[in-house]
Amino acid sequence: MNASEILENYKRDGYVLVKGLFSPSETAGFKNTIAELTRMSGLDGDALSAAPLRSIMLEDRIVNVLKILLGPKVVYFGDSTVRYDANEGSRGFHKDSLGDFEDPSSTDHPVLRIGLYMQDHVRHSGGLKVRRGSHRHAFLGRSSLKRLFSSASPHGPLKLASFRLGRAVNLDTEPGDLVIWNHRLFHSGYAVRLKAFPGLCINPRFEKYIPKSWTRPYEGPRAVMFASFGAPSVSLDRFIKDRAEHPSNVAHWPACHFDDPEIIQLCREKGIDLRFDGLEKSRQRKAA
Ligand SMILES: O=C(O)CCC(=O)C(=O)O
Repeated sequence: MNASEILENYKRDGYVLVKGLFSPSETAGFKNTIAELTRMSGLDGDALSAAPLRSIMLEDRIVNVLKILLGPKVVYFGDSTVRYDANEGSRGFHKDSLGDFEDPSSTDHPVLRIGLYMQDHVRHSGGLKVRRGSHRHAFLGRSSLKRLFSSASPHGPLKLASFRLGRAVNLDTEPGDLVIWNHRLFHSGYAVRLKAFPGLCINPRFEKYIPKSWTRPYEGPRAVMFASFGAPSVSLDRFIKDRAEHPSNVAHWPACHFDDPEIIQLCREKGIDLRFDGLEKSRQRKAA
């Protein structure tokens, strides 16, 4: 895919799957790094703060894709992690755009997440499932439906066009591929592939009830790196504020140190802007 195809796919579908960004041997190296880190100590803070993960996260090919999707000003703010496990995780369609109440059918949201899945999910379970185009759709819930009929909500009205689901698909990721999705896209991890119908996409709510003997296994431990980035915007400010203040992140921020001079310098060279709101809030909390 060239740059304009990457951007076009992302804008239309709310995600883009960039095939073969890394070679099989590079991916095997990344996987070893994540396995070793998990075996030694695990990851407490963000991935950029962990020296062995830094070169993967800021690899030029990843940064180039981020610039295609977000423009020249790419902001990182401490939201990244890795997973390495053979176990099932939690499933369910969700959006990552916490605190965002704008109408998705008529506004843009320049905040995204990357997922570097390091094993085969074409013939194996454990990959990502998305609702195509759902970055333009609102949650179907009581409070959002009320906004269809009344402009009295503090978040304003929602258009009828916002209430659609989007076709659910299991993404065909293979080692070396990069998935990027808009924070507003409905998605769910640990997708199940059926032995008999590997192309069938099942609602994540029902996946846990499928007998194991019907499903395809994972291709060994599931190694994935996730990281969020954004372009300067009100949407990004809102998300960063949410992450900086959220009680679930109280243990996360003290374990991050992506304000180290060496990391700041590296990000400057790569053209990545850093926001330290989470670190600062956490230090203020500690000092108080
Ligand atoms: O585990 C996965 O594949 C999905 C992770 C996810 O939903 C997220 O990082 O927002």
